[in-house]
Amino acid sequence: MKVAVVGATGLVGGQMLKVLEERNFPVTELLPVASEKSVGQTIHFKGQPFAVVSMDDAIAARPAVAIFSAGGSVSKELAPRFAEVGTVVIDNSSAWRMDPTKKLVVPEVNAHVLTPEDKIIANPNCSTIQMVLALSKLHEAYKVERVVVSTYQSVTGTGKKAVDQLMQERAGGEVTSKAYPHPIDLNVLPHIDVFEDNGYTKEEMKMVKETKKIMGDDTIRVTATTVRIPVIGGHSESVNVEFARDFDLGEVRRLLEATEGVEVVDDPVNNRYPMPKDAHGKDAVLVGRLRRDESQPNTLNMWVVADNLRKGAATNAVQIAEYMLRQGLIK
Ligand code: 11C
Repeated sequence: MKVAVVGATGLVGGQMLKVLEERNFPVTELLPVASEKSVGQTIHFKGQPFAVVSMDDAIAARPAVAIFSAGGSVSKELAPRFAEVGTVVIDNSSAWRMDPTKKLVVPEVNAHVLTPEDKIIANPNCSTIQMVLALSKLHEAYKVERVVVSTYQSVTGTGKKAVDQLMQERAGGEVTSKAYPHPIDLNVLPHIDVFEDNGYTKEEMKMVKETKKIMGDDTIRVTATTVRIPVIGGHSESVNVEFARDFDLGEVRRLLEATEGVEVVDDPVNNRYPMPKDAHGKDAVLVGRLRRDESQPNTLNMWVVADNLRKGAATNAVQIAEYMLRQGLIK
């Protein structure tokens, strides 16, 4: 199968290639695509060198699938051009997520919504993916009414420039890479993406809107505070969930253990709880610190951690492609 990875030279693009390789996705011809300035650079896949090609050359090659991680404006312009030549596009940007004609998919939660008509499929935001995966079976059992989420997000979510900023600040020398308006080392920024008119950031509103769409339930109320912290391994989330029905904590644990893609790490007596250090490089969404919110009925607190570049981006996108392949939706 001819596979294009658009944005192949970025942090997420690199993970896409790694995940395609690890999961042995049936790539017969790889087309690494990037902006004009990277064309001709070499990237490696399965030990072989591949030259980065231009968008136009990739479209002319009519790949069966194109996995995009090149930003919203590139996706808006180029995803339809790939779709026109018959390519199935799985897009990791926010360009198509809330378009009512496009599906927003976390395979373990809502792969069933995909049909042969879907040619551009949206991959959700990383912080939303890990949260909805933890919520999905609990929603079936007890019906989620309201979620209050606060995030602690890795600098890898911003990209290479932010990782460089953190490393330069830690090294103590000159800081030439500035991804944030403030220092990030030894600091915490309650600011991810741009501020909107309602005082929330775009990242916060993504969590509100995407959760409803993926879970197929507009009645779920979500409020979010998203925060950047000087960490690299993954995003952490404090999730407070109010259900319509009461729950048993043991059953909550069993439902989470039975959720594909979730690993319960919850043994506080032995200091075992999810941490980005442990999530780093893994696909599992780690869930722990399970406890009742004693301030009101039917409410649970949990701590959810995942590698934002893996399940939060590359792995989820490749899983969508795998599902579509199994269902005959990619030819
Ligand atoms: C962050 N969640 O951590 C963002 C990165 O809409 O796909 C991913 C942005 C997106 O900064």
